Amino acid sequence: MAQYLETISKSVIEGDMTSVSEGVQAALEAGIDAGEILQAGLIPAMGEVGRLFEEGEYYVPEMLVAARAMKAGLERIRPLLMHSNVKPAGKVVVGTVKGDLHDIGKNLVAMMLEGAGFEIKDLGTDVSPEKFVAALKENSVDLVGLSALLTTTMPMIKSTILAITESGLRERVKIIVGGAPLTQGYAEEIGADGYAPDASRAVSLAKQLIG
Ligand code: B1M
Repeated sequence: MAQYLETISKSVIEGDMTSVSEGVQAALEAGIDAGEILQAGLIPAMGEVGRLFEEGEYYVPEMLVAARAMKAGLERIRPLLMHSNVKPAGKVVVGTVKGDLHDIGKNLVAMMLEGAGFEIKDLGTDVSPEKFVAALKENSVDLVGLSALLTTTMPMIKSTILAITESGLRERVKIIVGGAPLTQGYAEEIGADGYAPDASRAVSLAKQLIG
């Protein structure tokens, strides 16, 4: 079993989309659970890509192709993370904050929330506070999920919460935040309703807040 996961990780690190897709398919056919493929194959590979970038072995283009390969793998397991015929548990708006283009973690959070029965409106990446506020005005939203992967875009989480507060909508929605540089302490400091370190904990937090 381990060799399937190793092949998947290696293919993500090498940015080989086809091989990731085929590797995930082979692992599923061998009976490996989609959650395990995610946790033990796909996610650690992106950690390794980050390490290679930090050490100057990888540059932005290599990170990009690895991200594309990771997405191909996620698409394969996506149907398995979904439940059908589930009554919507609530409406969630998600997005990566302004200035930040990282979307794999945010996509994963959106996917898992959708799988848990939440209706998702994904605003994408580089989402300005104004765009979040506009989305809240247009939809009857229960929860907002803000993601940031850079220390430089982390303050934009605070600015977005501030904009939601100033728009008068803060009392109507719960706000959860996440992404590698964030912490529980920071979430509390900026007035978020909760922080989740990963996608599955984002789901339990969402259920707890609006269940
Ligand atoms: Co960038 N990047 N990147 N990058 N990148 C990081 C984040 C970095 C840590 C790499 C490193 O130096 N080791 C570093 C940030 C350093 C810092 O700020 N402290 C970095 C940098 C510096 C940059 C650039 C500035 C590089 C440059 O141009 N010189 C640049 C910035 C561009 C921008 O955004 N304006 C940049 C660009 C890119 C790419 C575009 C090439 C690409 C992103 C492609 C894409 O997303 N479509 C990329 C990638 C791939 C990475 C790494 C390698 C992988 C990120 C990832 O997808 N991880 C990353 C290194 C790393 O993470 N180790 C790195 C896998 C994903 C499943 O995890 O996103 O953490 P993650 O999400 C997790 C949790 O954080 C959490 O749950 C998720 C699932 O469990 N979570 C939430 C996330 N959002 C949440 C929201 C929630 C709850 C939980 O509630 C709403």
